[in-house]
Amino acid sequence: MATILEDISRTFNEFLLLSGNTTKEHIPANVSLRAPLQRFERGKEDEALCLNTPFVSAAMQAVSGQDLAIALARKGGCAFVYCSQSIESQVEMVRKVKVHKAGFVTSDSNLAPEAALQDAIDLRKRTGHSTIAITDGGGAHTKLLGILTSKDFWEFKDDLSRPVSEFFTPLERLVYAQEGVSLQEATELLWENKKECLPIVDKDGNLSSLVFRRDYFDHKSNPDELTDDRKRLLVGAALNTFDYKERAKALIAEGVDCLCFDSSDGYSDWQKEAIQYLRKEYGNDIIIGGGNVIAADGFQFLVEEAGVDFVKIGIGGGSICITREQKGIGRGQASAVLDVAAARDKYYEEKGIYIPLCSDGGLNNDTHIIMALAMGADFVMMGKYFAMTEESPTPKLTYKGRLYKPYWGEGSSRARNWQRYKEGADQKMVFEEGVDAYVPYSGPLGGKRDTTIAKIKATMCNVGALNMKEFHENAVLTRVSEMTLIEGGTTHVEQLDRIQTEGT
Ligand code: MZP
Repeated sequence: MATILEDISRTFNEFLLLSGNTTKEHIPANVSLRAPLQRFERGKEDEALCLNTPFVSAAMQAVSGQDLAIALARKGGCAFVYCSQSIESQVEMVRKVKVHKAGFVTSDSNLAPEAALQDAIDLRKRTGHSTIAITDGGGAHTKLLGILTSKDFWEFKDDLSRPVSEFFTPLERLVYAQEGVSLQEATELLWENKKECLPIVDKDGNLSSLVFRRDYFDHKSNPDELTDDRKRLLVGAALNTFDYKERAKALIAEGVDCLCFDSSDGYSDWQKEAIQYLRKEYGNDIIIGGGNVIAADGFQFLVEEAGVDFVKIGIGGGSICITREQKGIGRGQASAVLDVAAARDKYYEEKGIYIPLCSDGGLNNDTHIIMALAMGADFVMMGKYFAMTEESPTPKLTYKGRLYKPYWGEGSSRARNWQRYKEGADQKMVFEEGVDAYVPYSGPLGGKRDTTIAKIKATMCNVGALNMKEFHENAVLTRVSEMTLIEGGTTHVEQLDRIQTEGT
């Protein structure tokens, strides 16, 4: 006979947090939201790669393109660039994030002096960068001859067939620095000379990198920015269990910081085999996430048999997901997180190895995020939250005077994410597990994220926690009755906006 679990499947709405002792130290400025993205041994917390903001974006076509990845890393989180696209285009998105900015950037816009102005315009369109290094043969690390910017020519007046050598600023008239200069010294040079860009050359005069003024300002206004040891933004990428060998190889070569299998069901031999292969091939240095699972047995499988760094939790809770309706598989997200977190804590106690957990999907408001973290998740993965922002890859649309953005599931026929399904690329999907929808536009990511972070920190202060570990340990939750929910909303008052709407 089938096993029936004792407790019913519960959602975040069914819980509230009790307040704990808030001391004078418990102020938002003292709260750290750093969260590990990598497994670590007891006492070696500092060796694990951490997020500064406990948010990662869903590996979805309508969510995690390069713009969102850049915006999120600047705010301390990390995007997982979707794998429902060719290896080449996924790698290109990762590349754009890695070369985007921060400190010493390898120039991705280079031309030989004999190239035409039209080539410079085409290159600018392709890369989005208006500073072009003029080098021997147009290489990124060959002899630097000068710099061409948009200020050096008039696109609609100059003869675009003329060579760039007639327009660029030659090296003799440029301010530049030698390799070995520190970022601080480079910034000082930019400031003293009122320049936008400082080329760095090696001892033979070959271009090494570029330092930009705007990167300095960006960095100052984003104190949580998440960068690697070369000051490049952090970015993750999703893998499937079909072409993971070639995909992972290409992504790792491009400098991706972490990988994660994108599957609605990670408790599978396909995922185990793929993770074991990657571990054998690349060792423990690469970060690999697995999932999704919804119970302790799935966690143990991915950790002990497959060897993941972090485990993603959630089936069927995503805002665009119809898996539970279509297949009857899933579990309330609160029950899933609580069950897996208990298994994680036991594993840590017994083996001394901490496995970070990610609560994925169904976080429909800031309170849900808070609950997921309180219940034991180290960070959360969100789709809708980010799909609504300016930086998601979809266009804004107006309907009845309001702005919307398209948002569709990876299991919808629109995503044509055939890798998730065993039917193969040539066959049509037999049924869908995701819908094609619209979400209200919520503006740029920065402000929205800041509000959510302010709420999380305020709650942690109420609970008496200054970091994620204390939040997990100190959180006391209670289940709520329907009447408690009603009591928690506004009661017996008329809200001003309702009176105003009814009055018109
Ligand atoms: P949400 O943040 O929009 O509620 O959910 C995003 C999550 O839903 C993703 O991270 C992924 O786990 C899941 N997802 C994506 N596509 C589908 C689908 O088509 C899906 N069913 O369930």
